[in-house]
Amino acid sequence: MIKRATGFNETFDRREKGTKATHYCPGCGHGIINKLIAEAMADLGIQDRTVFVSPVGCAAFCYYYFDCGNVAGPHGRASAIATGVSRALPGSVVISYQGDGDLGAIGFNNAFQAANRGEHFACFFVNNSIYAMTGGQMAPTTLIGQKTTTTPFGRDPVKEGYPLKVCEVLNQLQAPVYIERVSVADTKRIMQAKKAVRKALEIQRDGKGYAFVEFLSPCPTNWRMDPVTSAEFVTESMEKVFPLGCLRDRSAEHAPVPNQIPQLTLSQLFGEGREGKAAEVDPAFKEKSFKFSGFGGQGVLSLGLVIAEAAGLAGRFVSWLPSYGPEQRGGYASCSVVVSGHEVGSPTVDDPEVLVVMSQPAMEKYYHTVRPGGVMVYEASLPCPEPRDGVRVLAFPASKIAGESRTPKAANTAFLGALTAMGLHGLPEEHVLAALDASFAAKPKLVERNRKVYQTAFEWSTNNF
Ligand SMILES: Cc1ncc(C[n+]2csc(CCOP(=O)(O)OP(=O)(O)O)c2C)c(N)n1
Ligand code: SF4
Ligand SMILES: [Mg+2]
Repeated sequence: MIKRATGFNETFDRREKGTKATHYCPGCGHGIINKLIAEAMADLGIQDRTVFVSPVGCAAFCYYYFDCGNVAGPHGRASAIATGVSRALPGSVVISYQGDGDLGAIGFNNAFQAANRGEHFACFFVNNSIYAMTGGQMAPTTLIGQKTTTTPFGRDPVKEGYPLKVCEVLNQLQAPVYIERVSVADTKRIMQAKKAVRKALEIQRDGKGYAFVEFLSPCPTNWRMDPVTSAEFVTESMEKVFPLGCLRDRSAEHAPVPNQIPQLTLSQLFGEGREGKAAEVDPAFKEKSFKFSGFGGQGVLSLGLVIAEAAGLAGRFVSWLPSYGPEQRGGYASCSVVVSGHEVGSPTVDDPEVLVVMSQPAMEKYYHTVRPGGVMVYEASLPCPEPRDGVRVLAFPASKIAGESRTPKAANTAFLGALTAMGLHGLPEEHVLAALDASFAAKPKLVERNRKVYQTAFEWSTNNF
């Protein structure tokens, strides 16, 4: 009886409760390759430390099948994710599984650079010479003359270039430890593929570095062939362009080198010994959400950052999420800030409690998003908007105050003074001022001038709001 590989889940309940069937078509190479990996993972005793990165493509649902850790990546990004996982989890065995569209086209640079860095993961590259999942478009590996939905008269090198030989390209690099091309078209070739999978995973188990295996793999459905003819196509046509064999095996020369990327704590990354305390859970603190918006160059991102820094100094949990156009000056700019008494679930703010508006386009874009009970504080030189039920709308002369203080660029600081005066951020003023001063650490001359703008704005707001 053929035994199920224990590297697979007993039943594929994420697909359909109780099913043992994969979604692959009859004669598809993915199913065979999945099985080889599942068997090797179990046999090598690495299953409990293996993380499998699934691609976008027909193998996207690998996370239904393998009984190990799994991350599903966006199209082409599996090698980048595998880099992150293997660096963050030294000692883990990381597998990046990618198709020829995924790795050879949209994600080629990710894969190439990871190979060049010699990242610690096994990359399994499934070359079926086509974009299968999306219905059979040309892939970088499509053969000359091969018909696909986007090359209905056959691939023409004049228009579409030549088939990309990924193994040969990677073999120009210094770092990879192992590179082999195999096929899953018949039993003899599958046995060789099995050895290659094991070798690549042993290299991971032993911490020796980057391993790459390319599989020539049939796709009967998109090739419009029966499984037997598909297997023949692999052997008779694909192998001529993509010769099988081991291009490189330096595993014997390599001593195990555990991933030596330093593991830094957040405080090591962002600055040890910074003032302030670690965030503490405080159920009594009501979470506050802000949106600061205007043109690039008005300092809306800096304004949000000062609030975020002040929140950090006050021991609150905080997130700051900027969004801006490509222009250095004049494009749109906004940032979202969440200040909380517990870990922030999402840094995006779709319905701010407090909206600060410094430009007309920002007013048009965000005014209607302010949640009922919220506040919009806007630059008073902008046209007055229609009132909205349940939303306080405050015109604030930020530019005028900053201009009269001879620091016209500090309108953002004026808003900071207004928000503090109105108690809209709920943060102690000492932390707000410390964060404001710190934001000018590189330009100490501006500290006093911004303090003056802040103070004037604070007083104006206390008297007028
Ligand atoms: C960013 C992005 N662009 C395009 C797509 C559409 N898309 C899904 S799968 C795929 C091609 C997959 O081909 P391949 O990597 O060869 O995998 P196969 O299905 O052949 O195994 C494309 C273009 C997508 N999901 N995401
Ligand atoms: S479409 Fe092709 S690659 Fe996708 S599951 Fe079917 S045979 Fe396999
Ligand atoms: Mg493909």
